[in-house]
Amino acid sequence: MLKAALEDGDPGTAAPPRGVAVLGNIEDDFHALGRKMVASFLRLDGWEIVDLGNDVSPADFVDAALEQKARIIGVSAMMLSTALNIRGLREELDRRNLSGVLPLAVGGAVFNMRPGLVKEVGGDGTASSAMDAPALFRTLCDNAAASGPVSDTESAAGDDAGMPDGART
Ligand code: B12
Repeated sequence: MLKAALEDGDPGTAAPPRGVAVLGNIEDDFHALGRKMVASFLRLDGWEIVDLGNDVSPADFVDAALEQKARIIGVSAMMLSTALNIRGLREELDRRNLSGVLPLAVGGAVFNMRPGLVKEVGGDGTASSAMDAPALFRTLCDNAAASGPVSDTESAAGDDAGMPDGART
């Protein structure tokens, strides 16, 4: 479906609505290009994108996700120093009992270079390119819906059970 939409150049009729996804670059990160590409591919797949832009604080990510009734948060970071700031977002999700309910997709070149980083920052999964983001987002949301709320301890520990390829690596 995605391939057909890309070939047709008609995103409007490509996919059924999948709900809202909140995207942004984590605090102190200003590398917007990758995030914008991810947003484009997700839109083609039927997601409504709320793009918070660059340099987004953990609290702002979660506030926006709740306000917009988002199904998932997607965070981009290009540098190791900024990727580590994603830990604050996981802590914020834990604090509000949203871990396991509101999945956290992470991405950016640094995650492709350091496979263990996804787990280190508390991400639920990653995709190495914008083209692979729709499958990741759908799988993470399906898993969250199937498993329901989990305890903070479980989510922070990085239980890999049932996660898609690339998730919590
Ligand atoms: C362009 C660029 C900039 C531009 C960004 C402009 C913009 N509007 O985006 C500007 C000039 C602002 C910039 C600034 C800086 N940069 Co810079 N920058 C780059 C550069 C050349 C390309 C990055 C890029 O756009 N890649 C293309 C995109 C499409 O790729 P991508 O982000 O990886 O995204 C893809 C996937 O990763 C994935 N993806 C991305 N996000 C997400 C999110 C999710 C949820 C998912 C699932 C997938 C996903 O999908 C995308 C498409 O396939 C890289 C070097 C390089 N060759 O990578 C350095 C680089 C990232 N920058 C670097 C540095 C050091 C800086 C500065 C500190 C420089 C300085 N001294 O000021 C500042 C820091 C700014 C900040 N705080 O963020 C270093 C980082 C080193 C490190 N690993 O820590 C790099 C690697 C250069 C280098 N070799 O030193 N930079």
